[in-house]
Amino acid sequence: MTTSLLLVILASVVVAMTLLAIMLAARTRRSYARLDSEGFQELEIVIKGKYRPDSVVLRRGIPTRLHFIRQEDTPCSERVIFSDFHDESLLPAFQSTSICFIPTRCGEFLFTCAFGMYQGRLVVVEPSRRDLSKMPRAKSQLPLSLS
Ligand SMILES: [Cu+2]
Repeated sequence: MTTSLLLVILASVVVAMTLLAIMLAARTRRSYARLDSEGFQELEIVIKGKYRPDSVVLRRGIPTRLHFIRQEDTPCSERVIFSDFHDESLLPAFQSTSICFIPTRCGEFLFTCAFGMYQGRLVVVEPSRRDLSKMPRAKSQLPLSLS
């Protein structure tokens, strides 16, 4: 084996490891909504200078409750806007506001404050078989009126 071949292999390994590290880092910044015994997926999003977390993974077709906990009274964050759904909600300062809906299609959907300075993403994915096994009542709960 020549030295240059060895170098190429080494460089490829370094590049592959770096890419893997970047992918893992990107993944860990996403927060998965937790599946609860009522058949909902739920997550708290704290608003204080930004949305935390700002990337939320939801499973398609499972009723969702997002709890926006607004820990500030900056006027800008009193509305959260889901432009893809033509929907918005008022979020009173220093309170938790729950927003309920069913994500019906996969994809990435932005949510922002009134002027778009705070940005978050809903990442809707197909539920895994394991997700569905934890959600025996999810399907029967679908007729609930969720806007
Ligand atoms: Cu803003």
